[in-house]
Formats: sequence, structure tokens, C-alpha cells
Amino acid sequence: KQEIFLKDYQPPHFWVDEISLCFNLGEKGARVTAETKFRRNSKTDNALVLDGGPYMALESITVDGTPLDERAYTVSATALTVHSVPDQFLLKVVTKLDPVNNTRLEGLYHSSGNFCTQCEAQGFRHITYYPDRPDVLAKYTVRIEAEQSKFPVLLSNGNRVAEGSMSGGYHYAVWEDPYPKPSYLFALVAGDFACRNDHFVTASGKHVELNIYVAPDDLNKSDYAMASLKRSMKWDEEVFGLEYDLDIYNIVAVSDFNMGAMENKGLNVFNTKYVLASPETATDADFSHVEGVIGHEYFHNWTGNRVTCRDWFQLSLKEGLTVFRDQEFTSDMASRSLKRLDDVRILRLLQFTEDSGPLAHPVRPEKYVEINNFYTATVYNKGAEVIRMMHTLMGAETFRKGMDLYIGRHDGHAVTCEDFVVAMEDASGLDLKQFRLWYSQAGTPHLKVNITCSHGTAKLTIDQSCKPTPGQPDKKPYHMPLLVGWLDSAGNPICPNIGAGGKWLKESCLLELKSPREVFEFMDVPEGAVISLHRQFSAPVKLDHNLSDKELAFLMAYDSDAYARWEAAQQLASRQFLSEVNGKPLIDGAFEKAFHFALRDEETDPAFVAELLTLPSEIDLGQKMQTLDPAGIHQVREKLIKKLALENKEYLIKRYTKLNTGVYSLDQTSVAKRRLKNILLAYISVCPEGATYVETQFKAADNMTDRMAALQLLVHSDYENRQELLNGFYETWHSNALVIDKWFSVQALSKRSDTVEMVLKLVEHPSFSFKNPNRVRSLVSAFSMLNQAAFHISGGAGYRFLAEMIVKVDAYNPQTAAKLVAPLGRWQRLNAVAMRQMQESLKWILNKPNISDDVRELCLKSIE
Ligand code: HT7
Ligand code: ZN
Repeated sequence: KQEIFLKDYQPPHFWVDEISLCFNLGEKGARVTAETKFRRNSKTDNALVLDGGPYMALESITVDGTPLDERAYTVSATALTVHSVPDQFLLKVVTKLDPVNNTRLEGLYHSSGNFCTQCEAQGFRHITYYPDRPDVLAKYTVRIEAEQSKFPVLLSNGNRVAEGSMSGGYHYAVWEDPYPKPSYLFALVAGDFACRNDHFVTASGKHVELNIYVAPDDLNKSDYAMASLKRSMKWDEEVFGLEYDLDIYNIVAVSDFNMGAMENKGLNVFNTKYVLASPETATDADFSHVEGVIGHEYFHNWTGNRVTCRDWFQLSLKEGLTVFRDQEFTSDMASRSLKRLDDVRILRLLQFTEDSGPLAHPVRPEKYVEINNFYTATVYNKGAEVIRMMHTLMGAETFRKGMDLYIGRHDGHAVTCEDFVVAMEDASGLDLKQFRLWYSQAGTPHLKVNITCSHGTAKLTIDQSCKPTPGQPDKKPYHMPLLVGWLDSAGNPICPNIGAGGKWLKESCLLELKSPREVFEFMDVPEGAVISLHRQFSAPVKLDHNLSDKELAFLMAYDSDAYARWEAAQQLASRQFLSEVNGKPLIDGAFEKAFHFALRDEETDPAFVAELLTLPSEIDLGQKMQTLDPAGIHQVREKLIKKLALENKEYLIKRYTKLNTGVYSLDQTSVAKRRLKNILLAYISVCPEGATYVETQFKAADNMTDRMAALQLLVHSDYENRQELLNGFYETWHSNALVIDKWFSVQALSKRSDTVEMVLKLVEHPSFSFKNPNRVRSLVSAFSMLNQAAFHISGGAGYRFLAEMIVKVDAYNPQTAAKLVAPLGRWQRLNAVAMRQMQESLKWILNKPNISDDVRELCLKSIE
């Protein structure tokens, strides 16, 4: 497959004004009749070239009612070419599809007895021949015909305009979407579902019918999703002035899905994982993900659907912006500071790792082979950080003006990231010329901050740099906001004078960085004051500084900025680890003292205390080492956990016991307490009496958060009845797929030394399936992406396991298989033996016959 380049973008040769589709659905096959009205846009030659996939059969084709002679067109595996067409015409094409055997889960497929579609990015071409590109917007009318008893629910985009019975036990429904849309937003669902129905009245008084369709047994797990949808609708009106535009909003949950959810116009299709939640089956984190993803898809209605992308290089235009919007939504619904910590953690775990390896690419890539490989943490999460930096630079009010301008200018059009930045510039008057480098340069910038203080003047010298990434050896300096603050010697916020180049915004000062070196001076800084850097994680960078352990411990105790306070704790702990990994124990035990203090803090939000007590993950620590030593990190981290636990045992047990009371509730205070309680239990679990506490919580738990927390600790342990309890959990929950996913994951995340063997056995388990993406991710991704020590176990068994899984999954589902490849490309900082083993695993995959283009593209890049 050939590379496609952003610089080669050309407008389409034909526009489509309207398309009318008729789906006749049967388990033996589906017949699709597409009648498309084309209008010529540019006269290059007379031919019409339409995208089409290799899995459908062309049954008939007419132009303006005249059947085409076989010599008048050519069909290949990827296109239909009609050699000569008039400037305007109606093309009628009938295709035959095989949804039951579609395990790729794109186009039209069958999942748990129901039909559904997935068209982003290029799935529509597997349904009919069409200009399957986001800049061709058309009005859709869709008729669905299916057996009434098996498929009572027939849905598509827009509003239902007709329905009725047909002969042979069939029925039909006709849907019309008044808003022109690209083909990637088309959707159809036919099946047997239960429906949770509700409504929402918009700010302008419009009544919107809301429906969430789930499997009949799951109806009792859909109320949180519905409440989240209503909160999303209200929030978008209040914060962005954006109202819903159709009379009906449908969500359908399916269990076989390549990603989290899909924002099809008026008919979102969701992975069950992001719809179904009840206290018995879902953890607090699951509830929060449901709310976030429901919000994300809803917010796409404006940022993605009404204003869409000109081409797929602009993917971050809708994804980065919509992630930013869903992050803001969650921040407003729950705790802004905790949400920021979660987002920073994810960014560092997924995006920083991506940016430092062979798969690094800009937020707006310049070329791709397989677009599905570009639904990445860089496009989504770094894209959201880029939007957030504009928000920080101009402030919330001006950002809102920029959004209004962007939507007002581009509603109903397919546009570019450049159009967004121009709207922001026009609204704010800021010059974002240099800022645009965030879209075109890959890699994580590195800031080195040196602080010196003399006679009340603090001088900040900030050097920025960015390492080369594939194809980009030299980087220009970025324009970014750096928020900093000051604390006096008692820990109170102060605002010393800043000369030119800085601006105080309440308790934080906004510094704008543009040059490779910037120097700022704060005047009249009192004796003993401490600077707090990188507040709110104001730019997606790595930052080093010359603050002492004592200053970090002080920030960890007093900083009013949650991110900076947490980061101080993380850095203090990291320093202790890294000196221990290198064989030099820290003499003054600054982190241990700070831990002792934080554990006994009963004033601060318990959820935040939990964050302060959570040590940096093995992956975080690995990112800080020149040569990655997964076993060494694991050992030292476990040793420190044990030391902290034993030193604080009585207090840990006392505070745990106090928190382990009260009835279950999902309110924020209860969630916060559970979070702290379960962190404390993790420390207690490594004490001699730990088994009793863990087992008691596991058996007594009345909710999945507490049960899973205990189960994870059981799995890590070598407690006597470990296997028995793990088996018992399976027996109890075997019929709930989402809970069994968790059962696979906890085992994949085990800290035990026999994890690889366990994971190899789990692939043989009757409940494991290579066809179900959730199940594959729950075992294979959890193991290879999150369990650093087990994945890198000496001998290379972890790498060989992952390679085998990639090949097996690829045979059914290339998109899901390709998402597993990245860990095999992270060999650069490993020792020579591990490096070779990883590269051999990549070669082994590449030598397999019939490997997909999706997997090949990533393996080739990873091996370079
Ligand atoms: N816009 C969607 C991205 C997507 C997708 C979703 C489901 C299956 C396959 C997919 N390919 C791309 C999801 C989102 O970002 O909201
Ligand atoms: Zn999205």
C-alpha cells in the first residue's frame, strides 16, 4: 500500500448532494442499493473514480437509469471507475455484503446477533462504492429492511420518517438526516435491544428524545450513561453555547467494537464498556470513563460533525479539540485537579512514550499508509494539550470567542487545523505563527529550569530543546505557556513582581516561552520563598530544575496548585528510586518523611492524599533512566513500598479501618474515600497481616471498586488461597463479559514472576477470544503496555508472546492487531540482548505471509 501525503491534497472531482441507501439485511448476506446524485467539481477527465473495498460484490450499476455495459467501468480491489460520466447524474449501484463473516469490524458487521456499522475512517467503502473522504458532504436517506422478529429495532442517522411491515415477516424503517455529512459519520443498526428512553429540553426549548439501546439484560446498567448524556448536553450549552440540533439522539451499545465509541450523526455506536455501569459490576474509574466517553461523542456533534475535517491529516482538528472539551466537562462535573492528574498520567504513559520512539509523529501527520494507525495518543491527547495551551495563552473568555468564530465561520464545512488556529488568532489578536509548530513538529520538548536567588531577586533561566524524531532531525523552539507560582516560607501563596515577559493571573504567573533560552526575573522575593513550576502542567513538556529535596518536600506539603504539588511528590520519590537503583540510598530519606506527613494529613481531599501516596509507576521510573532496567526498577519499587508500609503500619491500618465504613455511594466524597482506602490497603497487603485485610475486603465488598482493588492485590500476592479466590471470582461473574475482561486484566498486570506463564495459559482459557477486541485488550494490551517487568522478563518470552498474539489477532481484525504493535518498537533503551530479541520478534511478524497493511506499516517503522 502506498504512502499518502498531506501536500498532495486535491479537492474532490465530484460533489455528492444526496444519497439514498436501501439495506436489505439477512444473516446470509446484505444487499445494499445506493442511489447517489453526483455533480462535477473539476474537469480533469471524464471518469468517475469511487472508493470500494475488496469484500463486497458489485451486482449492478446504472447511470441515470441506464445499465452500464461491462466495458464502461472497471472494478478493482480498491476502486470502481466509470470511464465516462456527464457533469450531473444519478448513479445506482447494488452491492452484496457478508456481515456475518466480517470480523474486521469495519463497514457493516454482525455483533452478538445484531447488525451494526463502523465507517470511520474508511469503512463506508466496504458498504458501497463512494467518494469515501471527509470533504464530500451529502444528505442521506436510509431505508432498512430486516426480519421483524430478530431485528425489531432499525436505526440510522437523523429522524425516522417512515416505518411499516413487509411480506415474509420483514419490516422496514426510513431515516432522513437533514444535515449534510461525510460518509464516515453514516451509521446503521438493526437488532434486538432494550431501550432506556428519556428526553432533554434544550436552552431554546426544543424537545429532544434520548434513547440508549442495550442488550435486554443490561437495561439496569444504562442509567448512568443516560444521566451523563443529559449532563453533557447541558454543559455544552452552558460553556460553549452549543445546542443539540436533531429531534432525537440515539446511542447503541455493542460488545464487539474496535475503539471506545463512534460519534455518527444522531446515532452513536458505543462499546458496551463505555455505556454499561452499575456499582456491582463497574469500578469508580469505569463510571468516570462512561461519563467522559458519552460526553466526548456528544461534543463531537459540533466539533467533528457540524464542522468536520477536510482530510484525515486534520484528524486532531476534531479529536484534539473534542478531547479537550471532554476533559473540561469532566473537570467541571467532578474534581478539576484530580482530572488534570489523570490526564497528565495518561499523556506521559501513552503519548510521551510514543513521541520518544520510532512511531513518533506530529499532531498533524504529513503522511500515512493506513489512516487507522493514526488514531494515536499524539493526535488525541497531545492534540488536546495543544488546544489547552491556546486556552491558557488567551484565557477562557477569549478562547470562547475563538470557538464561536470557528463554528460560525465553518458550520457545515470540512476544514483544517489551520482554520482553527486562524479563528483563535482573529478572536484573540495573538500571533500564533510560532505556535503552529506544535502541529508540525513531533517530539516532546525538554525544559531545563535553573533558579538562582540573590538579594531578593530570583532569576529563572529556561532552556528548551527537543530531540530528533524520525524524519525530523532539527527542531525549532516552541511557543508555550509556562505557569509558575511562589510560596512564602510558611507555605502561603505570594505574587512577587515580575518584570517584562510575565503576567500574574490570580496566584500563578504566565510566562511565555519562545526562544531556546528565556530569562525571567522576579523581584522582592522574600527569604525562604519557594517557586512552584509548571503549574497545571501548562505545556506538554518534560521539565527538569535545580530545586532541592527539601524544596520539593515543601511543595508536596503546601503547594496550592494540585499538579505541582503532586509532581513534587513524584519527583521526590523518583529521586529516591533512581539513587537506589544506582546503588546509592538517599541519606536523609526526604521522601519517606514527606510520605509520613501526607499519610497523616486529614485536611486534604482523601483522593488527593491517595495521589500523593501513590509512587511513580514502573513505567514512569523507566522513562527517567538512560538504559531501561525493568527488573531493577521493579525490585527497588517493591522494596520501597514494603519499607513505607512497615514504617507506617499502625497508622495505615488505623486510617484504613476508619475509611472502611459506611454504605456504598457514588458521590464524590465516597469515591475519594474509596480511592484512599484502596491505596492504604495496597500498602497493608505487603505487611505480615496483609492477607487477612485483603481477603476480608474481597469477600465483604458490596461494590466492584473495592472487590477489584482487593482482587488485584490477591493476584500480586502469594497468599495461600489466591488461586481459589480468583477461580471463585470467575465462577461468580462468568456471564458478565465486562467483568471477565477485568479478571483477565488483573492477571495480566500481576507483579508475580510467573506472570508470562499465567498469561500464556489464559490465552487457552475458554473465555478468551481473538475475535473480541475488548478481550484481546484486557489480556494482551494490559500485559504488554502496562506490566513493564513481566513484558521485559529476561529470555524474551514476553516479546514472543506479543508477536504471536499480533499475528493471531491480525487474521481476524487488522485494526485491533495494529494497536498491539507499539511495545515491540521500544527497544532503543534496552540492553543488547533484549534489543535483539525484540527486533527478532518484529522480523518474525514481518516474515509471516498475509500480514495486514496495518500491522506491516507499524512493524516496519518499529524495526528501523
Ligand atoms: N471518532 C472515533 C474514532 C474511530 C473509531 C471508533 C470506533 C471504531 C473504529 C474507529 N476508528 C476511528 C471515536 C472518537 O474519537 O470519538
Ligand atoms: Zn473522538
